[in-house]
Amino acid sequence: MSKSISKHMLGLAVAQMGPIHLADTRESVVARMVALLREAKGRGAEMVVFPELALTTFFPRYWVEQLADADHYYEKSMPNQAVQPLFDEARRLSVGFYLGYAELTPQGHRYNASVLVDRSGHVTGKYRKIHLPGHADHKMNAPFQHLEKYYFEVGNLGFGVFEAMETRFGMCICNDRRWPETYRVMALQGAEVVLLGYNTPLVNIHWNEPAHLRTSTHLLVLRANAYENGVWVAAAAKCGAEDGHEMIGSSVIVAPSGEIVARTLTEEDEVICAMADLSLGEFFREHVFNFARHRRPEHYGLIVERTGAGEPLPVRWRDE
Ligand code: ING
Repeated sequence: MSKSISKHMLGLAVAQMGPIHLADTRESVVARMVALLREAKGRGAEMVVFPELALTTFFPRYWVEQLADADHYYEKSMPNQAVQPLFDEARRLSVGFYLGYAELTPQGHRYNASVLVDRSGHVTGKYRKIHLPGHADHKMNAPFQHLEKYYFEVGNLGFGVFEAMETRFGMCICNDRRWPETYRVMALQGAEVVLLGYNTPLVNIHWNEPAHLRTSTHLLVLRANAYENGVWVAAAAKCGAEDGHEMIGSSVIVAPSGEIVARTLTEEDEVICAMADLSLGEFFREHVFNFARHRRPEHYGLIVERTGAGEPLPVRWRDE
């Protein structure tokens, strides 16, 4: 038998949010988030995950001629007056949370960001989205835009892992979840739980993708990467139709076995919660995915040497 692994239970919740319309105020959104936080606490949560860009509508679907015309979608500081009620309630309930938001720094840099807040209401980690999907140009004939490459710079903080509640948390955002490098870099830092928010449009503007694939590929990448890295994954959607623009739900909590232990049923504000046994991840990281024993980085060079695909490497199989 393997060495005895002590149980370490973590109350993990996802606070899925329904649509945020252009007309919705931050105050009304924060009030919804406070209600979700309270429900999560009542269900045993210690850490609650909110979505990507949780304070505003998914504004990268709209073009503006001047970036400054979008400044009102960004937070100039975190926390700030509008979100302070959420931080205050979290501290009162002694619950930590992940919050996705648009960041405008004092130096004028724009990031699709998230913060990790501990149970005393202090920001204890920060992430800036690295895999920015979509485009930077105004696609005049498209039914809507996906302008993350226009509104945000590539994150400059790497894929960090942060300690809170005797747990190692990694953070990422939406499209990051589709790239295996995201989880592997965090798992190589000992991450036990990966927290992420997402806003995933139902319609693909590039090809006539069957609608069901949006959800199946979303679940596929979360399950595969949870298993391949021996981590819990908690993913929070902002979903439903924002001013008519449909986004998928299916917020989930995924175990290190790759199994979905909780999943939302609606495309509205909804809490799911699981008592995550963090020792489960240790079994996978100790055996099948024992990185130190099984990985062979000397054969993985192309993963960091090449950005796009190139020519096959010569294989000297005739030499022996
Ligand atoms: N949204 C989408 C996501 O990665 C997307 C964009 C959807 C890219 C489907 C590729 C396929 O879920 C964000 N915000 O990244």
